[in-house]
Order: sequence, then C-alpha cells, then structure tokens
Amino acid sequence: MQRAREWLREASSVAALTGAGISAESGIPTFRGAGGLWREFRAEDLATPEAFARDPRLVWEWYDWRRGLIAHAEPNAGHRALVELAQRVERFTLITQNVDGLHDRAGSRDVLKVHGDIWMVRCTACGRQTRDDRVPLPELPPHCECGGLLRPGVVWFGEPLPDNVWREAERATRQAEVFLVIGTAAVVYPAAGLVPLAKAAGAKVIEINLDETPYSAQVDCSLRGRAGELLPEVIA
Ligand code: BJW
Ligand code: ZN
Repeated sequence: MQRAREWLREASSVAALTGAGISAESGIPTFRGAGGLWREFRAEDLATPEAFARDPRLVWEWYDWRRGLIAHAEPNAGHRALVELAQRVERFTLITQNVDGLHDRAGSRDVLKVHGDIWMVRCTACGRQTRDDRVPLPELPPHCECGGLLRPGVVWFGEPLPDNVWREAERATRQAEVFLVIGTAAVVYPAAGLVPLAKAAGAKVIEINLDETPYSAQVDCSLRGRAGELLPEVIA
C-alpha cells in the first residue's frame, strides 16, 4: 500500500481501468461471481447480437431492469477517489468497461467508455443514436421514429469497440507511469489486454480487487479489498 501511494504521488501520467467491481458498492450487480445472474441467464447469454436477434424483448427486459437499478444508485467513495486523483495528476485518463455512467455522475470528465453507455440507444435500421434516460422504458422493445428496432448503445460479445475511444485508451495506457486496474475480473478482451500493455510499456501496475485475477501475479502491487475502501487510502 505504501509503495503504491508513493508511485501515485510521484507520477505525472496515470491511467485507470475500471470494471463492474467499482460499482458493486453502489448496489449494481457484477457480471461474474456472486449475484452475477439475472433470472437464469449469464452475461454471456444476453450480451450478444445473437441473443438480441433471437429475443429482443428478453434482452431489453434485462437492460431495462439494470437501467432501473442504476438510476436509483449513487456513485460511491471509489468513484469519488478517482475524481480527486484526476485533479492532482498532470495527465490522468479514466478508462471504464462500465456502461452505468456512475463515473460521470461522480464528476469524472472525458471518461473513455470502451463498452459503450447503457443510457444511449441506437436504431438498428437508420443508425440514429440518442440518449434515453427514461426508467422504465414505456415500450419493450423500444422503436425509433423511423419504425426500426432500437438496441442499447453498448458493445456486445463479438462486436468491435468504438474505434476512437479504444485508440485513446491504448494511447493513454502506453503513456502511463502508473496504471490502476480496479474491480475487473480482467477476462474480457481487448480491455483486459490493457494490463499487459501497460506493464510492457513500463508502467507500475496497481490492482485493486476483492479477489485474485489472472493478472494478480504479474502486477507490481496487488491490493485485496473493496475499491470504495482501498482507493481513498491509496490516493491519500
Ligand atoms: C470488486 C468489488 C469491490 C467485486 N471492490 N473489486 C477467447 C479468448 C479471448 C477473447 C475471446 C475469446 N472468445 C471470444 C473472445 C472475444 C470476447 C472476449 O473477451 N470473450 C471472453 C469472455 C472469452 N470479446 C469481445 O467479443 C469484444 N469484442 C471483440 O473482441 O471484437 C473483435 C472484433 C473486431 C472487429 C470486428 C468485430 C469484432 C467485446 C466485448 C464486449 C463485452 N461486453 C460486456 C457487456 C457490455 C454491455 C453491458 O453492460 O451489458 O461488457 S460483457 C461484460 O463483461 C461487460 C463488462 O464490461 C465486461 C467485463 O466485466 P468486468 O467489469 O470485469 O466485471 P466482472 O463481473 O467480470 O468482474 C467484477 C470484478 O470485480 C471481480 O473480479 C470481483 O472480484 C471484483 N469486485 N466487488 C473491488 N467492491
Ligand atoms: Zn431509425
């Protein structure tokens, strides 16, 4: 912990990659592990273009349920610690796999959302993207003004990440002197690949997670515990 604190204090360039674990203390279920199920489905069953093609209503019911949870949740001490860190470091980039928008609501700016945003919808017919904050949605599945079926503005398995966002995430990772990996199982690629990329580019990598991950043995400092408790301590 002490070493990690010093690295962060001395660094002029820091990047952080967050996952579902940072929002767990806000009451948002994670994808994997305890509480990672919705009805009898796993994320891998629902977060795919195939699942949506087969049963758009079922997939939308899952998203509508999650949008309701998120709308009633508040950012926690972990989200807030990253806002504070950004104010102190010369160059700070926040990369998140989360679609919940809690980093924005905590006050983080220019968040790189590599898996999209649950509050955005995109028309599968005309391609129009809009924000829709309504909870619950009045119609499931929702439709566009053009009559086309709307889909959530998120990245499903087998789909490419938004190009510009991903390029920025890679660039920030290569430049980082310190790279924080927070609350992610680090099993979904290409996002998880940012961890070895940071390491190869010479960053000190600090992991914060309740459990071990595939990268725990390779990082420079692995802190075990809750993000909402450890992050405020490590930036202190
Ligand atoms: C705490 C805590 C607390 C809890 N404090 N910690 C075989 C090998 C390698 C790759 C592949 C492969 N087969 C297929 C692939 C590719 C695939 C992939 O990676 N699959 C693996 C699962 C095998 N990847 C893709 O398909 C990606 N696209 C792609 O590769 O495109 C290629 C392409 C190029 C060109 C054209 C076409 C295609 C896309 C991946 C999209 C992932 N999408 C989702 C859904 C987003 C929308 C939504 O939210 O519904 O993203 S899946 C889901 O997993 C979501 C998450 O962002 C993502 C990562 O999950 P995360 O954040 O790690 O959460 P959990 O729940 O897994 O972990 C929580 C962690 O927190 C745990 O470790 C806890 O211990 C910890 N924790 N409480 C601290 N309080
Ligand atoms: Zn349309």
